[in-house]
Amino acid sequence: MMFLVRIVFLLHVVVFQVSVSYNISITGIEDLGEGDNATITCSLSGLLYEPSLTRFVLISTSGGNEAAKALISNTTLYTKTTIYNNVSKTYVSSIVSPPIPIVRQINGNGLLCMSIVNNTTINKVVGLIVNYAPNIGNLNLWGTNLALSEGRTGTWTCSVTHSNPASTLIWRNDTDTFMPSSPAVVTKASNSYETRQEWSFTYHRDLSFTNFTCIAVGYRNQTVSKTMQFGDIYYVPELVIRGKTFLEEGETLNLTCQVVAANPMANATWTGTASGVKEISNIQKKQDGEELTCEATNSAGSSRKTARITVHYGPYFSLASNELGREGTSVSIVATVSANPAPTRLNWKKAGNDTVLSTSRILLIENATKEDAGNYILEATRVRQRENNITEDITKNVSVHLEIRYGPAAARISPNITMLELDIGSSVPHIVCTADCFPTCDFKWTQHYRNTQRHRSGTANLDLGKASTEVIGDHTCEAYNYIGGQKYSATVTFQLRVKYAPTIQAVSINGLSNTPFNDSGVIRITAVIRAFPAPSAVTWGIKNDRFTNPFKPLTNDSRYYGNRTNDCSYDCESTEVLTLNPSSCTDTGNKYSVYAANEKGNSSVKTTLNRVTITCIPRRVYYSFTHFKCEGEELNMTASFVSVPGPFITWYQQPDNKNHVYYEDFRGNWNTLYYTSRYHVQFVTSQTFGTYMVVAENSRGVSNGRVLVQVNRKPNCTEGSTSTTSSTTDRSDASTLIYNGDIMTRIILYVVACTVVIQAKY
Ligand SMILES: *[C@@H]1O[C@H](CO)[C@@H](O)[C@H](O)[C@H]1NC(C)=O
Ligand SMILES: *[C@@H]1O[C@H](CO)[C@@H](O)[C@H](O)[C@H]1NC(C)=O
Ligand SMILES: *[C@@H]1O[C@H](CO)[C@@H](O)[C@H](O)[C@H]1NC(C)=O
Ligand SMILES: *[C@@H]1O[C@H](CO)[C@@H](O)[C@H](O)[C@H]1NC(C)=O
Ligand SMILES: *[C@@H]1O[C@H](CO)[C@@H](O)[C@H](O)[C@H]1NC(C)=O
Ligand SMILES: *[C@@H]1O[C@H](CO)[C@@H](O)[C@H](O)[C@H]1NC(C)=O
Ligand SMILES: *[C@@H]1O[C@H](CO)[C@@H](O)[C@H](O)[C@H]1NC(C)=O
Ligand SMILES: *[C@@H]1O[C@H](CO)[C@@H](O)[C@H](O)[C@H]1NC(C)=O
Ligand SMILES: *[C@@H]1O[C@H](CO)[C@@H](O)[C@H](O)[C@H]1NC(C)=O
Ligand SMILES: CC(=O)N[C@H]1CO[C@H](CO)[C@@H](O)[C@@H]1O
Ligand SMILES: CC(=O)N[C@H]1CO[C@H](CO)[C@@H](O)[C@@H]1O
Ligand SMILES: CC(=O)N[C@H]1CO[C@H](CO)[C@@H](O)[C@@H]1O
Repeated sequence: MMFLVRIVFLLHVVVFQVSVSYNISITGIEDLGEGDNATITCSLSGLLYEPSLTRFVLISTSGGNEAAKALISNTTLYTKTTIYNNVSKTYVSSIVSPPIPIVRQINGNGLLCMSIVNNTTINKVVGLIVNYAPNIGNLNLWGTNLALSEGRTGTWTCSVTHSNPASTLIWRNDTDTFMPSSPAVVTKASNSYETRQEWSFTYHRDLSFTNFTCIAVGYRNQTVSKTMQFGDIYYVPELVIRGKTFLEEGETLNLTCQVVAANPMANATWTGTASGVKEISNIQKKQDGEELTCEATNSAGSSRKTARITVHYGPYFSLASNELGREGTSVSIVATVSANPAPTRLNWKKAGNDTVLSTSRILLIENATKEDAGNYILEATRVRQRENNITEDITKNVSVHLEIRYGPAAARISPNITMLELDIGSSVPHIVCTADCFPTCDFKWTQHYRNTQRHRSGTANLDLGKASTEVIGDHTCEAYNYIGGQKYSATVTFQLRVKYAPTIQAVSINGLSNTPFNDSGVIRITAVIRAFPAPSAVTWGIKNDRFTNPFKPLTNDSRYYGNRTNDCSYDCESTEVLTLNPSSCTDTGNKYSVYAANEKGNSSVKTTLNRVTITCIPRRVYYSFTHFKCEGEELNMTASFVSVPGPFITWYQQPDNKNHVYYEDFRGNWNTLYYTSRYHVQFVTSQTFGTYMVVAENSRGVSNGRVLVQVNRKPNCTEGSTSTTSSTTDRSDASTLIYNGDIMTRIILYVVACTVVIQAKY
């Protein structure tokens, strides 16, 4: 363009020198297209002189077209016209070029029309614009590989250059035209345009071997096009699974997997097999939800397809065939029901009863009773879908046996007795204990007798054999079982009484110790007697070494009193207390014996182990004694005392009470009651006569009564005269026993005093 500017500037300078009113115009250059024949006219007006020469010159900086240049500048070929205007006094002149074949090379050239007027050059330059469509060589179509795997992306580019004006691009597949999403981009290069457009696409099997054409539409709808053909486009296998995936348990699964499309071709195989056919006969419920995978591989890759199997089954039940419950508690039977599809209905019933007890999988029996034991049936229903879209119900059931455990509510015995009275030696009937319990009870028989208890049987049977005192008492049967570690029990008791003759359990002297009893106190002897029925009579006696009778009945001794209490809980235990009041030292040495009687007979006699010892101040047995003697005779004087313990006996001859004439020491002797001190005088002299006082003393004290022994001279003493002796009994020692028995007790009195007298006579 710079050269044009320079020219115009130059010419304007000239114009100012030539004229102020001339005009140059060039026509016939509008809308020039390659291949046209252009007739160009240059018209000049307002000229004061006739132009001497007018011509065209084609100016090109590069390229250009020589033929066109020569032709347009060949003035001989011009048609020239000059007209003079008389009114304006000016010339109008024009030149017309011959038809110039327009070629693209002159596009952008400058066209100069120059004229020489009055020896001055005037001119005008215009730029030439030549339109032309691109040539086939100006169109390029290229891009990524013709054959690639499906899914890859590619880009093809179509570019057309040397086009004026810019070409538009049209894309076309085998059938249709389309516009890529990215726009065409136009750029100008010197005097022409380039149009470029990219088509981005994803390889797809449908593109295989298809032709794609890029068409450049240029000036005057002239087109050029380029075509590329896609190659074979690879793609992974396309799989189709056929067959039923919804099955009833037990049916045969038959699935086929096929490659319906693949490039290159491939075969389908199920995982775990070498073929595309999967058959599973007798399908199981555990296979519900299982997924089977089919796979096929080619050079484009692998594809897999999964079939999920649905197995309809059941209902199936999972629960124990036996359930345990405990009476009074809540018992729940929990069933697990498995079915596919899930059960639509659950019903718990008791066998033989149509009442629905529960519609859940849990059967709850609150506060179970033993009547709740039995068989329970759970029914479950599910829907089965048939091929013809008909549904049907499938119902199955299961039975569970419920056991209710319970402890014994009561125990019973057979024969049904509460009390049994038997004679000793007779047979005790066989007794059986029963109780209603589950699990079955164990039994235990225990005998209670007073404070003792004794295990009698570890079974329900009680066999006591012959009635004896051993079997007397309350016999308790305990029926028991264990439920959940806890013991449940019930008892029943009967009393067994046996009639038997009394037995003396014990007889003993109360309060016996190392210290002897004092006389005048109360002594009690207790006998424990067992018998049934209670003893009708209890007989006491004394056993004393001094007596020949080993059982001296206590008759007519009012000092003895018997009292009996009976405790007839099972048999009778009688406590018989014999009271001796007051006691006397003459009772010393006594052991007490007792026996009892009832309708069954007598007991044997039982005697206290120990004897009683009763101390007393010595007592004289008689208070005076008179001897008649002659001098020279032999004299035997005696003084007797009752004393426990043994006394110290001192003789005094009156009136001397200080100096004894004789003594005897029996102290330390506890075994004797009666002590006789014998004062022997070999020859009686006159000094012998007089009164002797005998005093006895023991640890209890000194005797109150003294024995006075009188020795008198016989009135007519002669040789060989016999002595005479007399005594006076002390009344106080002759004990009087008072009969003191009651209806129950018979005390056999025994007069000790009699014996005293007899002894004294020895
Ligand atoms: C232009 O002229 C040539 C030669 O005379 C002729 O062959 C051609 O057809 C012409 N072109 C047009 C468009 O008239
Ligand atoms: C051609 O392109 C059109 C529009 O995108 C499409 O519908 C048609 O299927 C294509 N034809 C071929 C043979 O690719
Ligand atoms: C595509 O082009 C090729 C050659 O470029 C030609 O042989 C083939 O017939 C064309 N296909 C179609 C469908 O036009
Ligand atoms: C070019 O094609 C377009 C669209 O097909 C049309 O409108 C136009 O008239 C055509 N021009 C010429 C010069 O044929
Ligand atoms: C499995 O199905 C295929 C195709 O449907 C059939 O040919 C074949 O016999 C079937 N197999 C069985 C065991 O039913
Ligand atoms: C597919 O299986 C058939 C039969 O076994 C065999 O002939 C064929 O070659 C296989 N094709 C491929 C691509 O493996
Ligand atoms: C069935 O069971 C129900 C509920 O436990 C009870 O009320 C009814 O008496 C029973 N019927 C028979 C026939 O046992
Ligand atoms: C359980 O049942 C027993 C017997 O039917 C009844 O005596 C008792 O009250 C009941 N207990 C409860 C908590 O319902
Ligand atoms: C089966 O029933 C369902 C629901 O009623 C319906 O949608 C479906 O079309 C039916 N199929 C056939 C094969 O009748
Ligand atoms: C210089 C030049 O080429 N002149 C030519 C102009 O046109 C005539 C007629 O065609 C030719 O004869 C000339 O040679
Ligand atoms: C009208 C006009 O410009 N005429 C000129 C033509 O040329 C001569 C000499 O060259 C001038 O003198 C005129 O004035
Ligand atoms: C008007 C015009 O052309 N004038 C003259 C220009 O110069 C030549 C010679 O140099 C003359 O012959 C013309 O008359």
